[in-house]
Amino acid sequence: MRRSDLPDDFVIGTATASYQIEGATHEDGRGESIWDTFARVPGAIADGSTGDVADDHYHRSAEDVSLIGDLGFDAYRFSIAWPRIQPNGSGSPNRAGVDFYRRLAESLLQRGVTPWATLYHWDLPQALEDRGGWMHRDTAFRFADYAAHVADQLGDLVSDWITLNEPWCSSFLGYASGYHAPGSRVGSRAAHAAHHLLLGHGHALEALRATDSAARVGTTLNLSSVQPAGDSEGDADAARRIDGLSNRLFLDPVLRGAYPADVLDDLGETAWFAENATDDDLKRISAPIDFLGINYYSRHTVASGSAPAAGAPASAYPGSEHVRFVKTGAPVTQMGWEIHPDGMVDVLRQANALAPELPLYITENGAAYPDRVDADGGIDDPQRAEYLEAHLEAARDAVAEGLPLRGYFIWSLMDNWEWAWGYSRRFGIVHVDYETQKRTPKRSARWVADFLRDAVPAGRA
Ligand code: PNW
Repeated sequence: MRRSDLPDDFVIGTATASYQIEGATHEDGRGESIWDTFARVPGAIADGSTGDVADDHYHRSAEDVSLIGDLGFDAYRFSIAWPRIQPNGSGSPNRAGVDFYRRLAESLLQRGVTPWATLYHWDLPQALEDRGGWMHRDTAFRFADYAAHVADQLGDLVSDWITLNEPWCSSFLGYASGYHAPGSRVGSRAAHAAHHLLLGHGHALEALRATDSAARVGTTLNLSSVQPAGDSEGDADAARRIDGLSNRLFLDPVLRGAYPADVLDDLGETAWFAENATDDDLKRISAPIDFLGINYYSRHTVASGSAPAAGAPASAYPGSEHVRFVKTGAPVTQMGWEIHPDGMVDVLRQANALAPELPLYITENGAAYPDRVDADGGIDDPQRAEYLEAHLEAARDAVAEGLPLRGYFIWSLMDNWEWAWGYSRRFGIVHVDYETQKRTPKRSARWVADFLRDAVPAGRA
């Protein structure tokens, strides 16, 4: 596959997130976030690490921007740490935080790389969590206020905005399974957090529109392709439930202005939504966006199982605890996530069916693999290049089929702090030595650079 198999204006970028790369968590007035707190909970992070240093990107952004430019990317998707802008979650912006992101955006523009800024990639100010976090409706309004400040401070440099990254993770991993910060386990009430996140998106969208009508605003959902393991009614119901909780609970309100009734029923939260998710809320949540971002990694194959044993860990799928996630035997990445490029086309079709004209972007796709270090110090990761090529081929197929897919971002530019896995999972096309902070492009990065120049990719994995 060659780059010229994709449309000329197809955007190819790479992505990162603030807490995963920046480090410098106590510098220049940054406040505490829920991940600073959560990373210190014993047992929360696989290797016991924190993002205190991470890739030290806060001090090395110039070098990292050069890398992005040298590799030849069109765009770079980064996220803004809310507690660098508003250390306590409200009030006037912290100058040093604003300046950091201004320098970053300026240096990207100088290299001809378009900055794409995500406003919320999970680092909620701890002060807001102390008042209930996303379980509390007011957090949506705090988020809109933060968005207005950011637009005001960075709007001359950034014209592609993503409000939220993966509200499913923020709500169901954060408040149901407790696998992510803040580590709460409120069961199906985590859906209230989902509503407040989406409401925050709606109000932030309005705030961004108010300051600069020329900017493009979208939001990013993590969608999974879901298939039943067999043809029983129980398996079909399991697939309906998991598609409902992971995909439709977010797609439907944003693109159709209504929550899927079957999902609220599965959750047992229909009454709460009827009382608390007003028509006004849904009007805001479904206000027209300029594009939808989709993070795609894998497919779920599900079957109907039995009720979980007493003492089983809290589920990220409350109300559907009996659903079993089945291994198909297909190849998986180091995360255990099945490699299924066609599923990327499935989720693009699913979004497109709800909003036929809406431009779509894959805002994350990538794979974790342990690196092999060659004798000469080179980093060999043939499986990652193969994974990326297979998904770029799926992107080409999606475009050929007429889906309005306009771009694709690789997760991730460089190895980084992989949330509950700490430093023990590497998603980068650039290797990071956490002792020295040396960046070394892996073989996959060389493959990507060749691809971006439309050279016949050397050493196709
Ligand atoms: C996404 N899950 O996270 C995030 O947007 C990235 O920050 C992250 O590094 C990347 O995917 C790779 O994991 C997810 O457990 C984390 O289902 C966990 C899950 C899904 C997405």
